Amino acid sequence: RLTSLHEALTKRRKHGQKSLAVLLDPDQLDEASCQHLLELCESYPVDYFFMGGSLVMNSRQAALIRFIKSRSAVPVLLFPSHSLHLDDQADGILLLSLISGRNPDFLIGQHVLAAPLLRQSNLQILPTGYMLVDTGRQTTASYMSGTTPLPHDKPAIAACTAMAGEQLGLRLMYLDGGSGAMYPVSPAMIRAVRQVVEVPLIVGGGINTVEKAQATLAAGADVIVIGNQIEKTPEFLGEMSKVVQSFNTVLNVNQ
Ligand code: 1GP
Repeated sequence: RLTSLHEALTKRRKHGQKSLAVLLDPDQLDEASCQHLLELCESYPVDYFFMGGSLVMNSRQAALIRFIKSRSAVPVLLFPSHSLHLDDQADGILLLSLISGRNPDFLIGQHVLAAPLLRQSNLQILPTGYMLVDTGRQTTASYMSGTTPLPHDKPAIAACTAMAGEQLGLRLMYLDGGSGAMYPVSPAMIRAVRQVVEVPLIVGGGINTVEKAQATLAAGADVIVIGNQIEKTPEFLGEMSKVVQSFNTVLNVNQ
């Protein structure tokens, strides 16, 4: 069954439309900062909020989702690192299979634990092939998952991994340098993955300048994810929103 969130992403991909996702880490964001961000979103459109972190050290996630849902129509997608991080108040869940790694717990184990809870929930499920990429230093995600990330300069490995993920039925691919990556996933790797899979491609990690966002989108990302830089400087949202819109405007003019 295709969910409406998945359908919308696929339609946007088909029409070459780009999207902006903002990663919200419940450990870092308090209500006042969240309110400020939601106000900025009124001037600078955001397509998705991703909610999660490799470590969730406090129990603020539920309150934060409630806060956002009461004030904003932007869909909230859970971006969980563990089956404990489910919350029915969100709109959907990126059900991540960590296909860059060889740790069965994050390929199927956590999913088995989550399955009955997901079945009872109203969350839209987005099966996602999640690929961690080595971007200069060990990230929390790679440490916590006990997996080796894809080598940064081996686009062919990423392409074959994504291909396998699509053949297994995964509906989205996510190339992630990990939060706070020293440099983003390379355009060469994004292009290599883009060439071999049809499904929407999400790319994030270390995108902290306009140039990096442009290069990521130009290489073939359908969705860019920004976390740290917006956390540090919420106004960066304006710049990112404009970059994404500029790609979509060119598209509209040419259509
Ligand atoms: C990490 O892709 C996200 O999972 C976002 O990374 O925090 O570096 O923007 P940043």
